[in-house]
Amino acid sequence: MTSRAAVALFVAPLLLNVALPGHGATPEKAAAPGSPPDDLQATHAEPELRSLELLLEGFHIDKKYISMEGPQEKMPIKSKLPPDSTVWVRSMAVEMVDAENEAISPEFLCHAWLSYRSPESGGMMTVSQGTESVTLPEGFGFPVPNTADNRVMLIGMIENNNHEVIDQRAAMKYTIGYYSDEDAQRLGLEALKPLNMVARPDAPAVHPGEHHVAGLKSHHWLVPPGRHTYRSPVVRPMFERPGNPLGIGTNTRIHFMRVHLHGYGESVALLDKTTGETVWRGYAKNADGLRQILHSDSYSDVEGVPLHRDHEYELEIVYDNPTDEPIDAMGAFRAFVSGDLVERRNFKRRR
Ligand SMILES: [Cu+2]
Repeated sequence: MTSRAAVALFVAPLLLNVALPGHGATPEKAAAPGSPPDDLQATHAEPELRSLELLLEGFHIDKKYISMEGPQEKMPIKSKLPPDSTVWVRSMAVEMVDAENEAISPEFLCHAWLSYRSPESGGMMTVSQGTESVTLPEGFGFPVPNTADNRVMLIGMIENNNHEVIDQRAAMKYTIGYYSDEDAQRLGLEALKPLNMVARPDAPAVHPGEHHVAGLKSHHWLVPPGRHTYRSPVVRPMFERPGNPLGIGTNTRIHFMRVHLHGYGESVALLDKTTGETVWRGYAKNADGLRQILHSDSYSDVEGVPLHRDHEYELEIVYDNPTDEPIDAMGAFRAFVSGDLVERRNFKRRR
């Protein structure tokens, strides 16, 4: 793999050249002499990224919750997006706020999803603590079908690892950057598909039987005090094969992936066992004195990095637990790939 491909991007805060739907009323301007008439200018104007701000409300934090055990809220957003068409999501950012819309600590963010689901297919864009905003590489989009048989939802969950005594109302302020289907076609955006690469190393599970994933008892495990390195195959094999009809059908390329770790997580790496190479390793920066991920890396590249159907891959996860108790852990990449994913039949039943 070239070093050019292995670029860790600190995803910049959204800088949107925003055209808010419904706020388009501008005073009429007389065309300057020699300039084309307004309707011609409109035809040739570069499509603008649309920005949608949504508040997922109703969280009440009243005690400690580890990851995946905090309060969850959902909101259907079909009516907030252009009807009966595909929207091409380029970016998503989530800010934790209080009931008065004032920013509160991002330590309370477990995860926030924008997801769609139909009996035939589904997919999601996600952020979580440490990566509160995601932007796909230039020229790519995540198509979300906002059609009758698809449920388009926001789903968010809280965590609180640090405060025994607390009484905090909270909401998640989403900012979603997207193009309409028509604008995406004009720009020639290429579709990316989500691929979740989740580890489940051979280690004691958190609450066996809960957090059920693909036949495994739990994809959350316990890390004892000290520094530990774990290796694991990807929980759902990435490529289509007998017994794994949801896998990738062909060779493909990863254009975006972000690290997902719980507090005190250090790094996640994707290893190509066939070549012995590390495809990419991303790191997390932890807070001092709190269990909180302040930042975790994202890979974002127009060229991307190849995934070979005939190679074997695994994940390597490092945790450094400074406490004297076991802690809950998870290790994953939330990735977006180009190329052919097999149609996700039976998606609903498998969730
Ligand atoms: Cu997690």
